[in-house]
Amino acid sequence: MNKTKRFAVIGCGFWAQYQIAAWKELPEAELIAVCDQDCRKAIQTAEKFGAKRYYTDARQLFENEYLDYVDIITNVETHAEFVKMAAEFGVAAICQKPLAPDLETAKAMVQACNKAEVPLFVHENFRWQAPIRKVKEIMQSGKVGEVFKGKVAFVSAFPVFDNQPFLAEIDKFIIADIGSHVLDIARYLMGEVDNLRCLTRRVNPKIKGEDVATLLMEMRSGAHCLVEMSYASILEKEAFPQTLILLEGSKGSIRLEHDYVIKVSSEKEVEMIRVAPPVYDWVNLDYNLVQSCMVELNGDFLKAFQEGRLAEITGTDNYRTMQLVYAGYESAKSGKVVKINEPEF
Ligand code: 89V
Repeated sequence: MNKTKRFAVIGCGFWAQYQIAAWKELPEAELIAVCDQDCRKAIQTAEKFGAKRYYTDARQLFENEYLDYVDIITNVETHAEFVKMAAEFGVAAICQKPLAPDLETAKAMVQACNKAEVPLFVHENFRWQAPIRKVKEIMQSGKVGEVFKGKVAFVSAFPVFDNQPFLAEIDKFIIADIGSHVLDIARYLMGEVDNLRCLTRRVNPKIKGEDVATLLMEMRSGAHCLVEMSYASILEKEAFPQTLILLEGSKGSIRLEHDYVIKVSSEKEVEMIRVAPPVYDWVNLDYNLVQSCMVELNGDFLKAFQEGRLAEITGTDNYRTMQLVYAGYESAKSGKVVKINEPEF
């Protein structure tokens, strides 16, 4: 069986440059074409990564190329259009996070792919970070017992708008952009959510959306989980782009600290390990943690295509993270606790 899988990329912006570089680490993924409505960006990206052809129109891409899958790396407003187009052409789709600008759209995307029987996966990279995988492994070993409380925090003052200026223009900023990552980490570690309450603030007057959000979630297990996110927090040590974690269990605790240090505490001892991410030569060093893990994530997608199985992060799974993102906005607006229902497709 031919293990090589042919793919194209739609969207040639800032993030695509790293996401494609991560694909290039996997020799069995063959980049056939790139597409961007900006012709200059499409040509430059095709040349940089050795794509055979470039397009400025996604429909033409699907009409002309034989593809196993497409990686959609565009702004959230365009995700539904391109995912549905992939489904129409019978091509598996990987969609950038956040999956959709609202829950209804996210559901329609999942349904379109289900109906066309094409896989829909979501490029949710944070849970693939080496230290976070390790935290889960330790938790699953039973070392700290049953986790009754957790804290997941992405708290920073990094000037994220310099490289991604569109983030300053969106009405829904930090819960959609960072919440889609850290709420996913909370689910990954602690399971599904029963209900949540959320508070938001806009501290930076130069941006449109909220840059601070705090969520208190009651997990279905009964555990409590506090999720904090901020791009307005000037602290003694900048953590970007690290997510710091504390899991408290019946026999001990696991803390993921700055610089990838993990402390596992019990009544008897404190063990300390450091799980640093690999560094590839194509990364932007400010973002290494969240870019290097894209190789692992893409590797899972590629294996899924090769083995005809589902990848870890399907559209259906990520819909549950989207439920938390939009429940966060709903709670912040209403001031009420929002119940998270079991999704129906
Ligand atoms: O992955 C992301 O969502 C990026 C960054 C890590 C900078 O927030 O926008």
